[in-house]
Amino acid sequence: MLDLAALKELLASPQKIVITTHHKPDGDAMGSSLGLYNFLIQQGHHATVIAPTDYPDFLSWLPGNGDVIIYTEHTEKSAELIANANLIFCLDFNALSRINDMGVLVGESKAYKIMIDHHLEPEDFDDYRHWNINACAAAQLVFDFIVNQLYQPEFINKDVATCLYTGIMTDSASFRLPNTSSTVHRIVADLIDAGAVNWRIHELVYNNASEGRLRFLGHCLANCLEVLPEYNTAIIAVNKNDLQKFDVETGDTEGIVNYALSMANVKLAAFMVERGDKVKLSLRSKGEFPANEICKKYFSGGGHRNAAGGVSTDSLEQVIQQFKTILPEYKKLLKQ
Ligand SMILES: [Mn+2]
Repeated sequence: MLDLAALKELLASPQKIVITTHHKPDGDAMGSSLGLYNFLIQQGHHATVIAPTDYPDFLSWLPGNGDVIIYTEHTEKSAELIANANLIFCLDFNALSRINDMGVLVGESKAYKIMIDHHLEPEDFDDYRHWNINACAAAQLVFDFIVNQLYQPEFINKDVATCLYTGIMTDSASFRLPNTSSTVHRIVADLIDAGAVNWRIHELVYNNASEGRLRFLGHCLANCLEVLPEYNTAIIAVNKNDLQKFDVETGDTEGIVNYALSMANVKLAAFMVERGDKVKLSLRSKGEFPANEICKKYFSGGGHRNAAGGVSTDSLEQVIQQFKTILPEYKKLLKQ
């Protein structure tokens, strides 16, 4: 184990540091990782962000993105960096399976592992933990780590602020989820004061769709949406052929589930997509409804109460049927 004093002492001199995050990184994964990266490089550390897989283009403008290494494209270089690191920061995940094959390398590494995360039920692989499930984003915890644990707010420069703002904005669904506390708004104000250009970040993340993405969204809403009023639930299910027809790329399916949730009476929304020989599920819910419980119990997944994911090796039709048979169990909660 490593206590805060020992970690501070380590960080007082240049270290070899790897920062990593969950596979298929989202705005918080990359925002928190690059926020920490931009903080560490100011102090002379040799830091590298390694993403287990690639990620959507709408994150490629983040400061420091050009220095990110993608594990699946540079496995040898990644393995070397992990093996030689003194410190490995694990951001926005808490189970080694979330970083795919990299999990073995990180698990075997002699480096101190620092977990900064806000997901339920962390695994015990870390040496130092800054973990809080009430945080709206890992980026919020990185801010807290820098300001309230390391006492180095002066290092929150424009690049750090821009990345952390992006993480908080995306994971809180633009400051709309219940965990967007007054503390979060104060942090966001500090980030704007430190140079984050809030309106520009919104533009870059949310107003950069391709024509294909918009037409695909239209298809999902017009032809793939099923509403189940008796359960206040909506499903959008997309098959392989649709993905091909609309030339759907990484990130194009991101956020489509939220359109189903935007209906007044819908409490639970599911987006199901056939990818390879698997069906990926993305669940969103309102209020107290535990979307993560369904993912954990039935679809080998998990996540947060209002945003969770899972996977199945059954066919799309079977997954839709299975999902519908689960709903009666939750009818009371859904009809509240
Ligand atoms: Mn997150």
